[in-house]
Amino acid sequence: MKLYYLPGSCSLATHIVLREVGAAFTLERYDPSKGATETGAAYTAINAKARVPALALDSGDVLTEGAALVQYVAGQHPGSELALPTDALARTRVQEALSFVSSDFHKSFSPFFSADTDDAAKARAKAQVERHLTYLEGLFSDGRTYFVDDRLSVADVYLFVVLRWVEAAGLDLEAWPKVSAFRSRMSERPGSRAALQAEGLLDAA
Ligand SMILES: N[C@@H](CCC(=O)N[C@@H](CS)C(=O)NCC(=O)O)C(=O)O
Repeated sequence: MKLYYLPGSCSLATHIVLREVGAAFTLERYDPSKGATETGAAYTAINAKARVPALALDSGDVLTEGAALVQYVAGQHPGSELALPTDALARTRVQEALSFVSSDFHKSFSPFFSADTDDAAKARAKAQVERHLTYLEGLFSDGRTYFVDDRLSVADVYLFVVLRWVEAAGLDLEAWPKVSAFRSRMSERPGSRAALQAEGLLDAA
């Protein structure tokens, strides 16, 4: 398998899951400014949507969309800690959390990574991020360690990756102490550390 990635972006979630489950894979970095990967391959020939992550399987299939990729990888490793629950309700709860993180929460950060966003749009986006963080703080206020059913899941990994962007929105996560503690816990996991190290981000974790 090969993961196409951009350091620190949402592709980091798939990267961490690959490391957590012990999958065999290689990495190839995408450079949006060139529209090409580090080996010079035209990226739209790999993913016509021109977004990371993309996961090229040994079969030749290419999977895209981060929420799908983390479920695919976890699903291939039923013995791992990140295995998807077999119970339909528990599995849907993981997908529910993943959907929130990969759509609403993830996308509320987009204006902070775009050069052409004006200050008013950034202020609206910041308020949205704050609203989502307050929702998460309420969730973790019941003493849970993880997002869903107090059991580690791919939604936690994706949530950790998005929480790494909070400072880019001009916010201090300490204002949401339970969410901050969750981010710290997740950053210490061996899979997180290995992926951050490989992406040259360990000091910024
Ligand atoms: N719907 C896609 C969106 C992925 C996405 O937003 N990727 C961003 C990084 S987090 C990206 O590729 N940015 C580079 C660019 O837009 O040029 C998914 O959920 O995987």
